[in-house]
Amino acid sequence: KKAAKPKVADPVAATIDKASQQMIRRAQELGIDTCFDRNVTLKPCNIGNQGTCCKNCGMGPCRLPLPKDYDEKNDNRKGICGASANTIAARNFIRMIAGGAAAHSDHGRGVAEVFLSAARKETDAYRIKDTRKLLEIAPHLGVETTVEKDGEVLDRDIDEIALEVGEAAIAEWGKVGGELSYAKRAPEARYEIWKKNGVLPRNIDREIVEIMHRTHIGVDQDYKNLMKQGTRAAIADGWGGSMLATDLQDVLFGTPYPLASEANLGVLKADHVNIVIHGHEPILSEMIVVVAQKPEIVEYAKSKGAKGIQLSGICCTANEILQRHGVPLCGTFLQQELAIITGAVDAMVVDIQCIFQNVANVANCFHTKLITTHPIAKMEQDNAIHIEFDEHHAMEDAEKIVRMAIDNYENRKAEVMIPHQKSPIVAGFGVESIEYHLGGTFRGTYYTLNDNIINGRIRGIAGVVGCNNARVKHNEGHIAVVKELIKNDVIVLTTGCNAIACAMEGLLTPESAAVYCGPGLAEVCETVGIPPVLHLGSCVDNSRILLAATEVVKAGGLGNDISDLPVAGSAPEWMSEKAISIGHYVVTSGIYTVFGAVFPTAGAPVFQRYLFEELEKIYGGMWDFEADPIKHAWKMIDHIDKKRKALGIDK
Ligand code: SF4
Ligand code: MSK
Repeated sequence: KKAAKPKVADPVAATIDKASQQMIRRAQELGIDTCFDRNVTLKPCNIGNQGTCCKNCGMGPCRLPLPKDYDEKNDNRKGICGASANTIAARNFIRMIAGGAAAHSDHGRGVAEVFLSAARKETDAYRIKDTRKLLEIAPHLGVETTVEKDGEVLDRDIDEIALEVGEAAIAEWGKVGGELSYAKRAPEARYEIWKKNGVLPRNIDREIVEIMHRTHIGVDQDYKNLMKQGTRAAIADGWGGSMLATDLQDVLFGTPYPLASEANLGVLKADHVNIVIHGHEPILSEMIVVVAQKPEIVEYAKSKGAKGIQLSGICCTANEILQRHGVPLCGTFLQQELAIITGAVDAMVVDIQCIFQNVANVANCFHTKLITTHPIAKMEQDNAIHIEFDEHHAMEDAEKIVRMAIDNYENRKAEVMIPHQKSPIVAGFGVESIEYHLGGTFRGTYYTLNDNIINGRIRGIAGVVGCNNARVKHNEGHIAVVKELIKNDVIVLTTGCNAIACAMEGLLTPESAAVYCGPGLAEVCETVGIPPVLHLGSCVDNSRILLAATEVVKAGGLGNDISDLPVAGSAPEWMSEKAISIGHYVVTSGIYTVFGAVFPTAGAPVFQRYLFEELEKIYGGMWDFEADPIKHAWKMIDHIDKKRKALGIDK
């Protein structure tokens, strides 16, 4: 009997990226499986995919697939307890929001704790770096920045302000009474919509906990009421946990401004110690960046035969250290195993979120040290080394990790094979730099964003964000959607793995405007020297997109609320619960949002219609799904045109 040939992925069908194709082939030659191969052998459950499998109690799982002869009026599908397909799909959907909001917000809480520690001067490693940002956010948290003395208005002491900001920020997670402080940062009309509909978050943790309660067997069994809670938790994420994470990181580590770097596996260097940082929290990676630049550490690396230390990143920790230090991007979510397959990674340092457990198995086939650093994210494999990071001895922990990587450089055994592909990029945009580069204000001069939208050079704004998903061809959707948008004069704001995909494709350079943009957008980008796709950071930095939209509203000329703007959102290759939470806070902030890949409510058409159509009547924004990237982009452009028409600025 012949042994069955193991099923493996076709590299060309799996990804559009040549560097990744080369590494998938290399892994297959070495007999190491990657997510691309597992995608071939492991088929998804069709019922789970439709969102209509419930396992919220021990009588289930109750599986309610959409029948082929589905008839909406006679849909009698129900679980043992009687839960309808709509209830099950809505419960599953808001549990995804809870997971995503918890992930972003717990990240934010971790940053807030380090912030408070820095404000109390309990640590030497972290300091308040960006006092301008501190003074900007303080009033939103109810902290005064000036004091009146003898009829004179005086500036308050920065240390005092920092301490109060830290304490007020921490309180946002669990305060009793009141509402989420940052909700009032939204345009007034938006805040009033949330208030009228009773979805203003009370505090961050409570909204997440309440989702778990309401979705327990026998509690909330009305999909509209379930979604109301999903909305509260999602707003608590976008305008709370995520926004606080972004702001406090900016105060601690500096607000990003545009800088140059590179992206893709080709940033690894054969003759350097390669340290790849992967995950989401920049708390430790900021320290690793400092340590890796210390002359004595670089000398230590040289003493081991390396020419230096090459840091690079995967996923959103990568975006964090890129936007503040120019550390190059090694790859997207789906390239984490491929980086190790190069044989050149001396250490992969991981913190939280989006880390494949299989990186430990791949590392085991090479000399790579796989180092976990966060108490809530360990791995069962023996080769995973846990060095728990603590802000009170941050520098020592970071130095221990970097030295471990350097010591490991000599242990490279397998042949090193680094793909040559890498692209130049300009990253590190934010509300401040968009304003600065486009005329120093949002409205009133030839260059500004609002004026260019009103005069039609820029048709609209798209936020294109989110993950990769092994079920669809890596980066194909991301790149096709973004290219179609900029070709039609829609400027793109990007974060997360979409930002990395665009970086790899060369879309984050000012020069790319002449090649890929419609004439209006090209003229703007060439005049002010910005890329047509602006990298705004990591997943939590989607809050920067919310604030950019708010500034556009406040500047005037484009309506009174975010829902009036010619703006649309997209996640062409989403996969994480965080993406669902992001999608929902974007929708309920008033933005039409299209997801690609799959949509997790297809088995409950009534509930899905509520998300896709009826939410627009409440929030001015709604969900949509389109797998085909060109149709996906055109749904967004059509929506942008609809908003232009309503504003009377269509030509
Ligand atoms: Fe089935 Fe109801 Fe239990 Fe869900 S909660 S598993 S639908 S019995
Ligand atoms: S890393 S959440 S795969 S964007 Fe933020 Fe990428 Fe999605 Fe993770």
